[in-house]
Amino acid sequence: MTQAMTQDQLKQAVARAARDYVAETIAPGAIVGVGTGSTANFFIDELAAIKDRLGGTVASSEGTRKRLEGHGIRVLDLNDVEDLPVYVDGADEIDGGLSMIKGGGAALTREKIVAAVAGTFVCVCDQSKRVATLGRFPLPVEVIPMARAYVARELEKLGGQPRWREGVVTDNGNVILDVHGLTITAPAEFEARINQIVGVVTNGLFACRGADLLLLATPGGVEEYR
Ligand code: ABF
Repeated sequence: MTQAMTQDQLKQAVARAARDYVAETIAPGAIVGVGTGSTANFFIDELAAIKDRLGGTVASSEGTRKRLEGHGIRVLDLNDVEDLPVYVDGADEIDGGLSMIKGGGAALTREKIVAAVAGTFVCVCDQSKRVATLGRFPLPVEVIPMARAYVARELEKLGGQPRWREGVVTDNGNVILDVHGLTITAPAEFEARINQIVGVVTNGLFACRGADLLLLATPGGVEEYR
């Protein structure tokens, strides 16, 4: 009988598996992209054990940058990096096609930028994030502040119930609308549709560029999905 694992133990297990994946696949001196959130934080703490093999990292948020530097891990400016073989990050939801909803941590824009540059996107999740259809988790949308009300009205036309995440300003100085009430059966198309709304900076659907590998922590061990 597998002893029940806490969610933190599950996150730590999948963070270790991601560290081992990185150690086994990247060339010495390679640069690693690092995500944001509590699972990513466990990954950062595990990455410290192999930091001497890394050429450095690229961070997807100020919080991640600070945590990496706290371990003495070099953080580079993405503009100085052309080859980024791997990006490791969490998600709020992930479906069977490895499309994700991200942005619960308000870092979705820099996460999507680093993911766009990376060769392989490794998503690290505990099993609670795995869903058949995306949308139960409210979809974060990063918006230029002056456009917030207009974008909210446009998102309502798409069938959502947008709510302003009051008091939150992103690393880029923008605001977040969390869109409730969606059932996203065609994530890539819906992602592209939201990107057409003037004033939208980024939306939290990672489907046009989803994950390439999912490491999923379960009480029976870490499962791999591609
Ligand atoms: C980040 O990780 C965010 O996009 C996402 O909201 C968060 C998930 O965090 P956690 O690992 O804490 O559940 O990538």
